[in-house]
Amino acid sequence: RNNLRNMTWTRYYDMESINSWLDDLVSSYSVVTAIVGGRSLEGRDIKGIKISHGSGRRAIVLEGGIHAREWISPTAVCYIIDQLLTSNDRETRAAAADYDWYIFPVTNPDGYIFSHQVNRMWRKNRRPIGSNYGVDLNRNWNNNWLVHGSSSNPARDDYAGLGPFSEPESRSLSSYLLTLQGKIDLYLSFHSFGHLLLLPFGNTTEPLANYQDAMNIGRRAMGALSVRYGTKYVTGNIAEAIYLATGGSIDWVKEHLQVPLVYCYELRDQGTYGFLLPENQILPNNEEVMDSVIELIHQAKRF
Ligand code: ING
Ligand code: ZN
Repeated sequence: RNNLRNMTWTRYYDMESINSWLDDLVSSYSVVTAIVGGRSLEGRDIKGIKISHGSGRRAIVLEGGIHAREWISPTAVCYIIDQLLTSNDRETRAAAADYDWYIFPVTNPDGYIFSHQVNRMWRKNRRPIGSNYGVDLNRNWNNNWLVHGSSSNPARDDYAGLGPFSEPESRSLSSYLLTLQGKIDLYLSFHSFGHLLLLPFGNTTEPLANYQDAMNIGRRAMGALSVRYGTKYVTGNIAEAIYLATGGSIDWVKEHLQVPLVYCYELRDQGTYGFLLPENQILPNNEEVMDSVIELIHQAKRF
């Protein structure tokens, strides 16, 4: 077997490498089991792992790579896995042991492969629609579908599909998440780029649900993120911090699964390299994100 357990964080890995790394973790760690979050249009598993140190724990869910070209997202999620399994830091070890972690580094495997092999700037899944391809999997979830920041034109990058959950990736992943209903304390979705921490909702700037608590917790976590390298993230709801956009995963999770804390990271950078983030920024990006995830968990307990 290739020794992928020593993932270097100095390069981006393709789908096959990530999958065999996940397989290695399952066979190497008794606390790790393989999970399947669903199926892609082209028939691939949405592979994930569960990290569990025992029964009766609340859950944390990590969703990476729903957009194909945002390569820093899967690597950040893999780094969190690596830290949860190997870190000697007391708080990190406690975070690993105190929760059931459900982790999916690449929720759009067909798109990720296409971005590696054919078109680096691909965003959507690979659904053929006439002479076009692809549905934006972060516009296809069943909440305010096609209301804002979404297109009904399959040629567009924000094409929302023929209907809510028309796509196997979003439909099957949402079904999987429903099996965790009532158990999830924290749901994190990882995108790039922009140095933002987004919270629901994308259809209005109104401070809905537990907006104020979520803002306070998020801001403190972004304080922790900035300590290591000075990277400054802005926290806000989707509509106020980036743009009106509906049909995204975090709004559905917030609304339908009643998860208290739901965030979407817009990782490095702020557009200098954009999706083509140089490999020497992988490790610093991942380190600062891990710092913030630990702080999110820490802060969440105070509210
Ligand atoms: N940004 C996200 C997008 O899907 C977003 C922003 C997050 C919208 C959550 C809606 C819900 O457009 C990127 N970079 O993809
Ligand atoms: Zn994205």
